[in-house]
Amino acid sequence: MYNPRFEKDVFKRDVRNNVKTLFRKEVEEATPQQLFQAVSYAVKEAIIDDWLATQKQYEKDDPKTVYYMSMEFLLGRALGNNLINMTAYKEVKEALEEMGIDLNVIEDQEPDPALGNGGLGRLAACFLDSLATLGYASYGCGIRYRYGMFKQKIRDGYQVEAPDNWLKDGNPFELRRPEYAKEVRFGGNIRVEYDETGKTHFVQENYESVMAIPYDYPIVGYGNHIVNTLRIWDAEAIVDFQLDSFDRGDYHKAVEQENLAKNIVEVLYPNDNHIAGKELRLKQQYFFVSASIQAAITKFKKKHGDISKLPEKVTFQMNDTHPTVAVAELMRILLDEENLGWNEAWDITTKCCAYTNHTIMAEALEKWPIDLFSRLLPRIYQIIQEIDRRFVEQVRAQYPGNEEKVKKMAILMDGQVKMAHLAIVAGYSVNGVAKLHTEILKNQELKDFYQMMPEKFNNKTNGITQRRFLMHANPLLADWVTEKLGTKEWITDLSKMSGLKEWLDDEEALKEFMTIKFKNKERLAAYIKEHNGVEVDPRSIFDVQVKRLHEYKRQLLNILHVMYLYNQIKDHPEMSFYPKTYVFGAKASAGYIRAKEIIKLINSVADVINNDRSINGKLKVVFIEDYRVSNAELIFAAADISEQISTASKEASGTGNMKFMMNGAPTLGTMDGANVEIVDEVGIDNAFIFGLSADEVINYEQNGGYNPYDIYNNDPDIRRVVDQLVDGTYANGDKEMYRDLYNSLLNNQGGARADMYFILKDFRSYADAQARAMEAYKDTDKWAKMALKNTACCGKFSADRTIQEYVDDIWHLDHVVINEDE
Ligand code: 26V
Repeated sequence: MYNPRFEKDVFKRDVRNNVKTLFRKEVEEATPQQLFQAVSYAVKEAIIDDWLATQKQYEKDDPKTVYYMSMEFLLGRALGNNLINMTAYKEVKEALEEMGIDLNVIEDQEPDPALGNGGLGRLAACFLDSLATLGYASYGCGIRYRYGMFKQKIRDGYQVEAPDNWLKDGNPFELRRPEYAKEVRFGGNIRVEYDETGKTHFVQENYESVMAIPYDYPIVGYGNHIVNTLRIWDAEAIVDFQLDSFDRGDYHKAVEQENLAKNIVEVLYPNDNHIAGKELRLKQQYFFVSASIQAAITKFKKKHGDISKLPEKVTFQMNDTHPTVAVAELMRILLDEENLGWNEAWDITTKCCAYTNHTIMAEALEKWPIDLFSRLLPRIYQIIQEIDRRFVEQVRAQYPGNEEKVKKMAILMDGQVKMAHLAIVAGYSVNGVAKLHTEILKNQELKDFYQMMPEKFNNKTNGITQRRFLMHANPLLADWVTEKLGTKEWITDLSKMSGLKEWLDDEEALKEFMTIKFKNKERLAAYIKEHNGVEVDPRSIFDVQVKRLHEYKRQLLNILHVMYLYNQIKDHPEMSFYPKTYVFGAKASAGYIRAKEIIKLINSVADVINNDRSINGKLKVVFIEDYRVSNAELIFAAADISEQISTASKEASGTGNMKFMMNGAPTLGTMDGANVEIVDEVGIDNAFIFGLSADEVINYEQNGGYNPYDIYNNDPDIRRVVDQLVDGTYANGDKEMYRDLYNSLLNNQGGARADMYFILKDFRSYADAQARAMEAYKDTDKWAKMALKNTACCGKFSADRTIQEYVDDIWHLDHVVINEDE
């Protein structure tokens, strides 16, 4: 693993030189941000050698390559992670210390790249880490948004969004590659031409176009000298703003193309699980998909003459339906540019494209109005029409006289293009992201497709990278694990964690384990003090729910339960109660009003409870502002309890649940998503499970729901907290502030059933699970064992395992080794 650039003297000299050339300063005069830049460029230099060597090796071996197509990559900071994967973190930390520089402070200068919303984008980032670490050739393909996920400020308890100008100081790790630019065309019309052989040609005219300019990011594998590439595309206008544009009367067009380019990559859509059907979003999709597929084909053709061999060398994985136009774009290139016939093109396409589904929430299923779609992508639309025509023919052949099937399964129906249907019809693999989720896809949401093409369906339970979420997030625990296992193998083989089970009965080891947890709680308490001005006691139970704000994730259930506990403490000051700190972190989509009300409620409850001296600090509530990858790392390491309380059947997998588990926090949750598999691994006694099952929820839903008044009228504790939403307790006497939340729990509203997410229905069972967790925590030894058991059983949830399954079952990639001697 030797890299001469990380020899202390060499590295120190590089940093000094960088400070000079970049900023004309001495190290002693440089600001922390300038030092971050200088250090990052020094690290980049070390990476570049491996990056070059990797690409050379790929050139030589010609391995099959996966193109992971995703609108989102929630990368998190690169510096620390790159150092870890280069196995140079400790050396660099020491080298910097010798220069009087604290690496932690430097790391904190890096903007946290947030080109994603939540789970789906973070999963993509974990997958790239695992692909490089396992030695597989891959490209991440996405968009270089000028503005990532908004910064969240909390003002007077309300969420306020601020732009995330993450590129303002430049980005040391990226590489602009204008020589690989591709043109992407929108709109216009298709003229049909016949050549002398009688062959048809489709010519797009009167279109607008933009230049897609790739920026490459190194994705460093752990300790193997492999550096893969994340390629994200920027847009530039093609027509320069030239004077002759005026002359030709093209002035207007020139301005339009400038604007088109600027708008396309301007900002990440900050809502997940809800489509707004905005034209700009479809433009973003086609923009990065077209550029990426063109680039992949160009690369393939440089080495191979026979395009029909494409499936042997290339596979496109579509991260949700967002990049599904890839199917039609590939068809377009094969038909119109490679001049293949339909059947041949279709054969190739359906061997190259695979689709991952990440949600069953109906609001998130992408459907585009046909008029919008066909106007923006006229040729792509023609191709989809033909795909649909042939598919519908097939459905009719298989189910004669069953027009219901056609209605349910067609790609084009009711004036819409249904992207999931297109992805399933054209994909050779359709996968869900946890066992339960895949079963629900097969038996409910995608039942018709499963019946028609069962061989396509498979499960790939999500995973996370232990390099970031244990090594980087929790260095104390990482070192302890290495010491106890007597090996570092867990870093690339997480199943090795099971070796920790040997320490489950070792009092000394358990004590060390809990001491580490305590130190991480102190670290988080300091962060909370600094950012919230609230003192929390690291001896209290840290009960944590951090994730996007969605009704189905039920942050409302959590805070209602906090209100209930507060009532209990006030009514029975003498009752036995282990001090608790409830930690929340969540961003709400800017337009998701109810989600924002829930954030306000959490902050109001926090205000009242944290300032009530009479409860002697037994209960604290903290809302962490701007939850993001960088502070998530502190939070997971410090959690005692992991709240995973979605309405069963709604959370496809969850990945936060795995991050908590890895860091020794038992799950308090429903039998939903990957929680089910966490319980399988750790044992039901080492989790706190409550609530309706997925089957029960689905059953209620199919029978019109349930009546929340049955609960409200019969359970005075529940009635009291629900009423507190509208009696002004948490709104300075304002009875209207939370009226909408109150109504959502009790009354049908238009299309929405009362308490759609079964909050009141699950409340008692949740409160019971909370009480069981508190009882368990009081028994220190038992708790330590339970917490360690979670860490010891997390092996399955490495993204390395997930990626190996994708490789074995879907991608069939070749393993690549970089020979260090060459
Ligand atoms: C959907 C949409 C809809 C259109 C507007 C923009 C937008 C952006 C993102 C999404 C994705 C929603 C699906 C999603 O994030 N699913 C999550 O995927 C995680 C990784 O598989 C999984 O752990 C979570 O349970 C699941 O909610």
